[in-house]
Amino acid sequence: MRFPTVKEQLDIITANVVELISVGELEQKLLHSLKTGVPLKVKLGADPSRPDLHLGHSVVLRKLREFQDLGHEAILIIGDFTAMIGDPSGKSKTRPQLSAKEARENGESYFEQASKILDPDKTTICYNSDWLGAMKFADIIRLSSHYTVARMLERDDFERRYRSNEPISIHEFLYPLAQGMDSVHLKNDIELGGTDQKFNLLVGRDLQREYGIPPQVCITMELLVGSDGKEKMSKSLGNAICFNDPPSEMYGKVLSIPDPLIETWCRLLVPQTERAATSAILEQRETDPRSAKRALAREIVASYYSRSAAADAETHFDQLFVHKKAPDHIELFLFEEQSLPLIDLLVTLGAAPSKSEARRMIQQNSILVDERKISEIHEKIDLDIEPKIIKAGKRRFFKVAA
Ligand code: TYR
Repeated sequence: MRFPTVKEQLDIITANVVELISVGELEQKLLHSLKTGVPLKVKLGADPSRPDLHLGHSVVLRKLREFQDLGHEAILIIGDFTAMIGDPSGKSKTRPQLSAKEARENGESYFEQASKILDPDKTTICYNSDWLGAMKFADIIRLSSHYTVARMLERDDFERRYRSNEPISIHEFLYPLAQGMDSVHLKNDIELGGTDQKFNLLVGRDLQREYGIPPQVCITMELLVGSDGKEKMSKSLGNAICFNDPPSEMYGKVLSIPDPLIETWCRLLVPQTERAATSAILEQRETDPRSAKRALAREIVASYYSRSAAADAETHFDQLFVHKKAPDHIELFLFEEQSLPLIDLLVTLGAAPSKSEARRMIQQNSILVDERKISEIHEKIDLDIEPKIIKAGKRRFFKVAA
């Protein structure tokens, strides 16, 4: 295999990057790696406080994958130790701390999910409790002596909290130092992160220099806006698409994004290698945003599952919403009773979490039995050998029979 030149590598690496500190240093590092045949060590860290990865996480993970494809070494740090502190980046309050056991378990699930994007065989994974947990109090004092309070307070979120008399605990000051210590330990050449990580990445760079190690190049990537088109993607805001969402759900959620989001999502979520698809989507988005979104949804589903799963998800979606037909495969539930109140049926099927919720769904006209809207909350459903189809809400179907 021919190794890509520095110029070719730079073109791939710099695509979609928000900030790169600095391009000159990166060029030197790439040149050196090409001459010596020693790959660059690229670090990406994640605190496993939330184990459900979503498309927002994929932006940096894809960049890391690009480095892997260029032959460099990807190091995924699971911040099981730092998660116990809780990264204060962008936060206005102290974050809840995780127990060591929770952090380990979440970390394992994180790696498993990240493997949908990374090449797992070529990923070095480490847990920062291995070295941070071994530090003595004297080590921490030495580490802290390399940074000043004034520089810590330069960070926007700390400065804001300090000015408005919101408490900042000392352990929050230790967070960036701990993350920086990871870079001192690993001697990595590059660190990736979202734009919210800029300060932490720069602390790592400073600390490496202080400890006599060549400083890391810092690369920040955009924070992805969620499917609502407004806020940063986050599970708690309900605007997230998770790696583990089934294909049809992923497909449906992508179709629901507002049109102005097509361009950014296409740029950040479709792998750089899918050039033809990307340019087709971008070309179509003005004239026919609906088709552009369908193509985008297919590309995204295909990148987590497969082309055929994406095609199936599209067919399923069309049956449900475009042709308003029930899907081909609906789970069948058999009952002993000849007849049951609809409310009980909905709870037993798991269509509603409680009777009062089932009642509310009926009152809101969101229950159809064999295409017939039911609005009477006391309705009884006769059960027979011939199955009936119950539709709950927009996308859930159940087949019931006796
Ligand atoms: N601070 C990062 C985040 O919250 C996670 C991280 C942890 C990054 C340790 C690097 C590191 O060395 O996303």
